[in-house]
Amino acid sequence: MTTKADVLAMLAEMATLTTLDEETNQSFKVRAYESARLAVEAHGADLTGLTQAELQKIKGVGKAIAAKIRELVDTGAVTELEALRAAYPPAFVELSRIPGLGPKTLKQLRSQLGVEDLDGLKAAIAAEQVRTLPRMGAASEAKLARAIERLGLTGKDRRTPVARARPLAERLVDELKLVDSVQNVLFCGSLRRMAETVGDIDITVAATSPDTVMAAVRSHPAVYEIVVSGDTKTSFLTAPGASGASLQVDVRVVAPDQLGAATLYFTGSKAHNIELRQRAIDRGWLLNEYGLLDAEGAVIASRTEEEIYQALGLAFVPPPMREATGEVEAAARGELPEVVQLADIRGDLHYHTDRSGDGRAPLEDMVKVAADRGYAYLAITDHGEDLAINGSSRAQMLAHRDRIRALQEEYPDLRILFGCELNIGAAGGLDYDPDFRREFDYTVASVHSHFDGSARDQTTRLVKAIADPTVDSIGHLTGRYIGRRPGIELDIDIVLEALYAFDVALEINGALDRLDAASDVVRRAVERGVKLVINTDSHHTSELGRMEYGVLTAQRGWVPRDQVINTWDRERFLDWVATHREHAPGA
Ligand code: DGT
Ligand code: CA
Ligand code: CA
Ligand code: ZN
Repeated sequence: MTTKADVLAMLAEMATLTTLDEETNQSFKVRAYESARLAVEAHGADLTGLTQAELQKIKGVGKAIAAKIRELVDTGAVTELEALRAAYPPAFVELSRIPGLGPKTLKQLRSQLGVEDLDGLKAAIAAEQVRTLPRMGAASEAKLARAIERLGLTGKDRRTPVARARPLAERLVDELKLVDSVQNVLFCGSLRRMAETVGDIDITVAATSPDTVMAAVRSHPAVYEIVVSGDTKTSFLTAPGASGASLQVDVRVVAPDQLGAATLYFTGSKAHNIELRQRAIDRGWLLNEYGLLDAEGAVIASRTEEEIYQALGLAFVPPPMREATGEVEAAARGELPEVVQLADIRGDLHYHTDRSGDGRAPLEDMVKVAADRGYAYLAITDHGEDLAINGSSRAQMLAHRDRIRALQEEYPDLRILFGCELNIGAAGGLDYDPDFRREFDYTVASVHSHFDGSARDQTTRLVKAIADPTVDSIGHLTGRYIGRRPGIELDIDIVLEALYAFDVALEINGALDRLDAASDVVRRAVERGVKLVINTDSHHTSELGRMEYGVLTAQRGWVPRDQVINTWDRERFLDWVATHREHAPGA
């Protein structure tokens, strides 16, 4: 059975492979696949039942693409995609993930140097052949070598970005819940701990009939190749996908009354489990994936994780904190911080409308979905004028403000702030001028360009922006895309020092491919007393769910609720916005 997720995957892969084929990502065809993917993603209902004519009626889906969607649904494959896959094998496609390696250079690497995969590319670099290609030189060759190193694109320790793994895992969990005899399904492992990259997906199913579940798994459309298959565990590989890498999924079935012990065990981390097991041993007990057992083998606890932690004399440890970095000891002393929860969030403070060139829904729709979530405040932060194509002029911003103020009257329970996402320029400058920037009720300042540069220069750049009295928060600190683009390099301690001194909030951006600031930086920010803000950076009404990923990242960084400014009630939050700039030493 083909689902919407399969259609999205097909369109993404077509865009990637057509880019290689046409040696540009700006061709009509590539852009058509990309807009179709966004249109399908935004399309509320399942569209696999639509006819070609009905598909074509969706704005952004043309005739040729509608036909390919039908072909996929009807036959399970797309002829043109198969041909492209044959021409561009996964190991070659994977090279397009390397920053700075465009489709034109890739084609030359292949035709002139015979590069077919990463090993071939490394050999060509080692032999100093890459510098001989047109538009390349010794400097760009060295840059390429560094990019490969930083991406960690090396053989068996290759890991999958959470942005690819999590949607697939969420979908598998939802589908397995529908199988006969299944009582509950959870993904575990590093994915549940909200790691940025995962080695594989671990799924635990509580069911009374393992046979039924294993049969359903083996016949699932996501299965590309079965690795092992037993009575209660099946591991399989997914199709290699646009990035060229397969992803392994381990599905295990357990008895419903052992679900807590099983999920505790398979969530890990291994090091966390070792510390728990030691506490059990200290009490003369045994802890394994079936339960917490006493010396006679009688079950003390197994049904829920909460019962097991409690029996071990520990507070419940949220999965993102289970990394053996002091959480077990803190849980034993009752000193685990009360970390922020999704339900604590009162507003979103980095949020776009189609006033931004890359925004994909009108102000009215964006505000409505925020109000539907029950938020008490919302900052509309469309791009400032310096962002090419996507930014707004002063006149456009002021007209936007009028619309926001008018709309405010329809939402007595939601305070809508007229905000801006300012661009931090190469030397730390910002859009407009200080007087105009003061017109905004709230600002987030972010890096959108100039990603190269020494840590020293980038740190100076950031500190300059932080010190500006019109900046309330810093968005996606490093600008990284996990697994695709390394962020800017920074001296984090100096940046945190500046954030603290100027009382500027540090964003945790919940977009799955960003998760920026990263959890390790966030944890240092907590220790330093820096305020945090968790945002979705939504560009569409379908993206508000990212808040959960931001919150989980915050938990991984041990963030107490009260240190997050968008957990505060409206009065306290607005009061902070009004006064923090005055208190800042630069004001
Ligand atoms: P990953 O997949 O590399 O991102 O990291 P994890 O933590 O998901 O590791 P994985 O998939 O090898 O194993 C899942 C969990 O199973 C792990 O977090 C802890 C638990 N576990 C406990 N003891 C062992 C053991 O001896 N071997 C394995 N494979 N897993 C264990
Ligand atoms: Ca795993
Ligand atoms: Ca595993
Ligand atoms: Zn943004």
